[in-house]
Amino acid sequence: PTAPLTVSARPYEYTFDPATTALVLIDMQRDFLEPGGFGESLGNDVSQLRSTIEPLAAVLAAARAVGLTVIHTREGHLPDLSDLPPAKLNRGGATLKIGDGGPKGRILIRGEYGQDIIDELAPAEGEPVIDKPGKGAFYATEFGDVLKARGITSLVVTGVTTEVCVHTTVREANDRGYECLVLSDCVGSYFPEFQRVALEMIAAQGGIFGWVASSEQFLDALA
Ligand code: TIU
Repeated sequence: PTAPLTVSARPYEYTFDPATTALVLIDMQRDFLEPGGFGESLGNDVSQLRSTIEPLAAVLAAARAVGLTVIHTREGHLPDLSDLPPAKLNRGGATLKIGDGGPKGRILIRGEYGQDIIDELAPAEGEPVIDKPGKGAFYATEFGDVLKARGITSLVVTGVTTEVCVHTTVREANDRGYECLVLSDCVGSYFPEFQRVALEMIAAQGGIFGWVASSEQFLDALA
């Protein structure tokens, strides 16, 4: 066992054992961060998410350097759409729907270029990549089994978008008994006001869903 580390965080300091902690990168995919994908098809300005890339790349490098478990997720569907509920397909009346052909391949379909993780944060050999059909990382995936097999009890959560897939995953994780630290500048939203409030919602009420710290505070703890 390694010595526990402590991060300055809201609502109070977060203590974690690197041996039982995973860095989780949620859905840092071209479909959400680059033009011509799912995020843009929903009417969003995808440039809003790009500020997360640089701090997250630094956190990823530091996590790898100390040997923290690193797990990536990707939202996406099977090519035959058999895992896509009509409710999700038809929502919103977008011109480009899930499964349609876009400039970077079929929108949000597993195996397509646009559905994969951006080059800056590409998974390294051996890092699990969890493909998920929903917003939460636990629903209809092997994520929970991967965490159990590795003895992980604490999650450092990053990725996009803060109020959708990050929140859903943090809520799912809480109900399963995991501690969650969310890195404020490594999560991003298309809506600045949602970003602020979503982070407040995690740390409020004594940390109802977990803790919030900046990447700098997390890197200080690892150093
Ligand atoms: N639309 C939006 O904000 N997010 C998603 O659809 N998926 C994720 O957050 N990954």
